[in-house]
Amino acid sequence: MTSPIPTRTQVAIVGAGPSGLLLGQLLHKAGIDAVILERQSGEYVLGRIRAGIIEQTTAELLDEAGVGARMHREGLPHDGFDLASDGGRLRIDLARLTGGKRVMVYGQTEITHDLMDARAAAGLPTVYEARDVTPLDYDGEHPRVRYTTQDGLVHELQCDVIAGCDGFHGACRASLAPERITTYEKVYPFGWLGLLADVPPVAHELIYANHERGFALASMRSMTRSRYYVQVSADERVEDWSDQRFWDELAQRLGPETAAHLVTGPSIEKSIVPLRSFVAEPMRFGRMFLAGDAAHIVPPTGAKGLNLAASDVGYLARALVEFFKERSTLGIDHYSQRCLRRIWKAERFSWWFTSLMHRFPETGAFGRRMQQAELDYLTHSVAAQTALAENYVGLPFED
Ligand code: RFL
Ligand code: PHB
Repeated sequence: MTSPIPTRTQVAIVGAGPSGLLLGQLLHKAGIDAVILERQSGEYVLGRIRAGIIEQTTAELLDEAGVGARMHREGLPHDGFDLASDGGRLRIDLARLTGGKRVMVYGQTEITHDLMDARAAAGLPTVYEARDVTPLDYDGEHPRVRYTTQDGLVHELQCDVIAGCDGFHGACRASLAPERITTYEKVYPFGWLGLLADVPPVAHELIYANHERGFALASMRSMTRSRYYVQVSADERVEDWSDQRFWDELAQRLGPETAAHLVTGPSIEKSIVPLRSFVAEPMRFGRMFLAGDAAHIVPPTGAKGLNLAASDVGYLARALVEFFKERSTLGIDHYSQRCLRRIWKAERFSWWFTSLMHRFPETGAFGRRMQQAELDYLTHSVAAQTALAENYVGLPFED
């Protein structure tokens, strides 16, 4: 940043991931000032390869923030996806099952890019590489955030409200005394090994595969860039996975018919994500609000992480507009409760879909039979498919 570092703002946003950046943009549209403090550099944030599926409500929020144009141009609308198991394929026809709803394939990296560009174009302040970010005095009416810049200088940002958009390992939730917060957690005994490559996707739609060797997912970022994942055990190291080993494993799990169309190539990125379900309650502490991964984590199977982050921020932006513009505390008073109702439903769906599609060493042959029976039920029950589809496209917003 070249302009002087601000010492006072209305909303101090901690974290320049999708939650923090989208909140900044929605507040800017509403005429509310915000400063973003981010621990990493902008390039580092953009280098993280994460989510790829956008719900319609998230797309609408990006439009509202004025950053949806490239997503509409370059994003790929998807009307369905496939579930594969034991050689069979079941198409979940999202559009038909949900009365015309669909999802959009558009990478988190691209969304982050669009939000960063909009923020820079509007000249809005972001402090990158801010170290030791510490939220202070949020139980009173004059919160502050202390942080250290790259040159070693300690700064303080006075504000009316702090938004903790700083992810699972962030400073905001960590600043709370343990007795103020209740956490719920399930750690799965496996992770996802992901590979990104500039090769055309194996199919036009996503394929979620349940295989006896473990789960696999065929996804994409565009018609020339593929994103694939295979389930690996929790102690697996990415160094032990050459590209060839990855492609061989993926091909086995997708099955011979699908693998016949698989185009392989050198990886651009390869990393392992641990799988976890986590919720912290509540999400408001005086004048500090948690949003996105700072408050909850879902396993990526249901593609809900980024979408939940966006819905939290949608609620928070609306509540802050009521607070600053209408002098009403109604929105901020209900923020936590509103978000959590949606979050728990997404947690349930992500846990269920993870349980259906992965290999669980501890549940053995009985567990696998249960999965096969449920997949068979899904194949023959429109009701079961509808329940899957309406959760996948995103549940409607409730007040
Ligand atoms: P983010 O994206 O973690 O951004 C938080 C930002 O806060 C910064 N930060 C701090 N800044 C200042 N001071 C501190 N003390 C700070 N501590 C942290 C971080 O550098 C970062 O820039 O959270 P946000 O904005 O809430 O967005 C949430 C989404 O990123 C997340 O839900 C999804 O990406 C989850 N997720 C996935 N979701 C999907 O739907 N599909 C996926 O395929 C998928 N893959 C993933 C994922 C999450 C991952 N993580 C968190 C390990 C893959 C990975 C690797
Ligand atoms: C992705 O493309 O990264 C992706 C897609 C669907 C998921 C998870 C990840 O459920």
